[in-house]
Amino acid sequence: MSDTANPAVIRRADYAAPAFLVDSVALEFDLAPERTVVKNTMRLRRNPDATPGSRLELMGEALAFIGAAIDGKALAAGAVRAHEHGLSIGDVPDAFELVIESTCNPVENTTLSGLYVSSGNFFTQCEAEGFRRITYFFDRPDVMATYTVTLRADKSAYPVLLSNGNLVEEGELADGRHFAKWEDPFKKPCYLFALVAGKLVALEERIRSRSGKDKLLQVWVEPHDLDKTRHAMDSLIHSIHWDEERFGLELDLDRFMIVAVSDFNMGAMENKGLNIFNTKYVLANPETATDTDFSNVEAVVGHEYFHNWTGNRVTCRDWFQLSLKEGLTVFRDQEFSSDMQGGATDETARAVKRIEDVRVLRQMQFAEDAGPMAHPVRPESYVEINNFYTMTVYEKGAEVVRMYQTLFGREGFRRGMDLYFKRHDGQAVTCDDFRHAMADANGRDLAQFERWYSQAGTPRVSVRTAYDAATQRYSITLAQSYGDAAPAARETQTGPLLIPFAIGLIGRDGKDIALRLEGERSETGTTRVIELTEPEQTFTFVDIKEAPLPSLLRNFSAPVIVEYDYTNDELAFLLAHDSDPFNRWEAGQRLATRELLALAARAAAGESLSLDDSFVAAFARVLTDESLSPAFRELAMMLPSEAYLAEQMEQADPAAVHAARQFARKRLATALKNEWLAIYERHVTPGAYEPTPQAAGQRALKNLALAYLAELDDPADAVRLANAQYDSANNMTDRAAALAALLAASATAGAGVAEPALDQFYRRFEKEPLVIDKWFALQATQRGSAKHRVIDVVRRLMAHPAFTLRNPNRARSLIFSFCAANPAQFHAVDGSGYAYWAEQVVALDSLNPQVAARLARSLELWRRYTPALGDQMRAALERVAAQVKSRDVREIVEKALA
Ligand code: B3K
Ligand code: ZN
Repeated sequence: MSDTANPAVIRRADYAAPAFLVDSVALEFDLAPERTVVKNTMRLRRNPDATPGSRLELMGEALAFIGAAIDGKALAAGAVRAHEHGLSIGDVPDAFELVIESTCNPVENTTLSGLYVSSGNFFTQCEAEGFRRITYFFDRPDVMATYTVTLRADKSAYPVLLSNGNLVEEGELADGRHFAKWEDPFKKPCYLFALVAGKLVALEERIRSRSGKDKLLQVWVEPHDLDKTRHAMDSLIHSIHWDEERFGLELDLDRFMIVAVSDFNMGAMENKGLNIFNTKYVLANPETATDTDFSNVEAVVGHEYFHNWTGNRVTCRDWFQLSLKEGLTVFRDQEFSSDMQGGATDETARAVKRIEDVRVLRQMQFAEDAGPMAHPVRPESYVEINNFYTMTVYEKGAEVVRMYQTLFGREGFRRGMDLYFKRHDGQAVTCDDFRHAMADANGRDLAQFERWYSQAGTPRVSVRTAYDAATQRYSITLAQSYGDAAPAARETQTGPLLIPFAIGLIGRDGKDIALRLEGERSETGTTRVIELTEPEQTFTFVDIKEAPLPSLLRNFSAPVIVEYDYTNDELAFLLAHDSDPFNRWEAGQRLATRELLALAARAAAGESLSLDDSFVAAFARVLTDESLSPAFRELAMMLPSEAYLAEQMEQADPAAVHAARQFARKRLATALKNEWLAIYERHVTPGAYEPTPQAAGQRALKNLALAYLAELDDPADAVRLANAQYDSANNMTDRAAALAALLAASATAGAGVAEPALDQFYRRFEKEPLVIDKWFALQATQRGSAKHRVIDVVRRLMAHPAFTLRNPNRARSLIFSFCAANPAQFHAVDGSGYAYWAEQVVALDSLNPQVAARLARSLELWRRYTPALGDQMRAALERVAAQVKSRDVREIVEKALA
């Protein structure tokens, strides 16, 4: 049996130290698209900490072996064996120099892992295990070495030659070729190696770091994209200063480069000194990028830059520790983005970033935790590590890191970070090492906290309260459990967690009550972080003069589900008064979720739908409350997503959820029509485009108004405003929102309403791939109806000359948008969506397994759906399982069916 038919499971418990250590690596590349020759010279020695073994086993994949030499002596054919997974060399000395020569074929490499060609230029992607597709090596993160890289290539085709670290030499060679030699002074694991070669230009800037050293910053792109690099450069400069200020961490290289590539499997990659980015997270100007794009560029530039310390200087011992760098770095980029909200004195403006992050966590990570891919932040096993770059490792991992800060405050957290770097700079370490640094720096025993790394599933905290007027005591009882967790999660659960639970009490006047816990001398503050450590605990507040309303889990202080039976009136009160902006938003979401789920149940039963006036009134108050920032109001008025609502149902029924949500949207649109029109007028942003949070918030609220107006039975106002906005827009946010509104209006007013703008948009942006991605995505996520099935639109677009499966952004813009972001249409009861999904997974499987495996995950929650859908989903998964070959996709579909 081949190992793809029965893939091996890698277990955390089996970790063993590497048999050899590599002190230095010198790589020489003769770059050619069909046959690149790589000469790899390494200094090796046996690892004194490893169990001795005689053979030297190196990993290699999709390589053609040429020859090898030890200490200058070529190895005889019998002494070395090249096989499908690497190279095996018999009897080697204790310390030696090893030279290996091999070739690879970058132009045929559609996996986008290893060395590949995109638009005629060379790029690499090594994390997690792509370096073995470049040369034979110990492709594991705990083998750290210094690298010297020499690149040789045709000068006219590849005028720019880049690699990690500092440029130490460059020059001409015979036959129109040239070379560049790069040296990276810092030890690194091979997953951080990178090279780029091709026709590129750079925006450059010089800055001085805090300690007075000069740094060269470059953003490299194809020549026609140079006008879209300013924002990435600014974001990089802001990131560098922020890390100095907040964490005392300086850029350690003389030069820092960002390179954009249009064919890329994910967002970006933190290669040492040479970050390689998906164009989507670099290129931005007002014409082509939305406000969301601008803030994503800032966040991803920050994220990759912050990896320079959290990931690169201190790296992971093994891939099970991935969250050590990813959870921590996501937390850092979240804090960065939130600090960059800048100048925002209004608390509700600052809360916007937190709300957005929690929305994503709850919609995506909670769903992951409820399905067959549920795994702890530090997984116990995997088949294909690329399948574990997940919401759990990244987003829940970031929440786990945030909890240290919630427990110890910003200063305590900083002390922990300082100790972490003091102990581990230059090392490959574990999540336990990070936790120990936090514990030791703050004089705390964090043994129980380890369970956040080892237990999967979303914890639930159920809350009971009691007020005793006679003694003026208010007690809160918190009980933690996992509810009925998915089997994959249940087997990891061993005991109660340490849950930092932030709480406030609100009086009848809507003001916070000063808090004093039983046993305390005096009142301190109005928000308390209670530490829940037992399965159930009661906390009693004293001197409480009247029955208060509890504000629970303020600022989402832990990644848990809170269960408490608020009445609708209480939620409306919190929505109007809570001093914690996060919980203010949360109250509205709870209210909406409750109403929408009730509506969905009625829709599923074929009953008529109705919505209470008090619901509309509660939302009307928020919409018109001028003391709230526009960005906050936009989030508060956005109903919970269909995916989130479906996830809350006993049996997910996307059609019922869609009907319910549409009904509520139409009701809010109709009842508040005048308010929406006024909001629209009042929040236009005249003058030059600025991507500031304030201006972006105005546009977001205005465009939400437009979207609601498009829901009206007679969307004439929306159509008029949208057409005018489309024509006069000086930025992509407004233009794309206008187009989306026209598409939405076409559900009632007919397709003719959107077609002219849709065509115009295509022609206008034909040469801008990232904008054409939006054009595909807008159509794939449109509402549709029984008469106007979106699957038909999608299938037609598959044949469009601009569509290609080979470019991951394009594949995502059409296929993923439909399969993952248009639930009501994708889950059509005729099974048309599932048939399409199966075709695309199979087609992608042979081209690009990483992208295919992501798409494969769209059906993994099939058990949670109504049988009418679930049975068809399972059948589609079985069809796919019978056809796919990659380890990546097999792991996903087999887990889904198990
Ligand atoms: N570390 C990379 C992710 C690599 C994914 C490999 N399948 C980007 C990031 O998280 O910064
Ligand atoms: Zn990362």
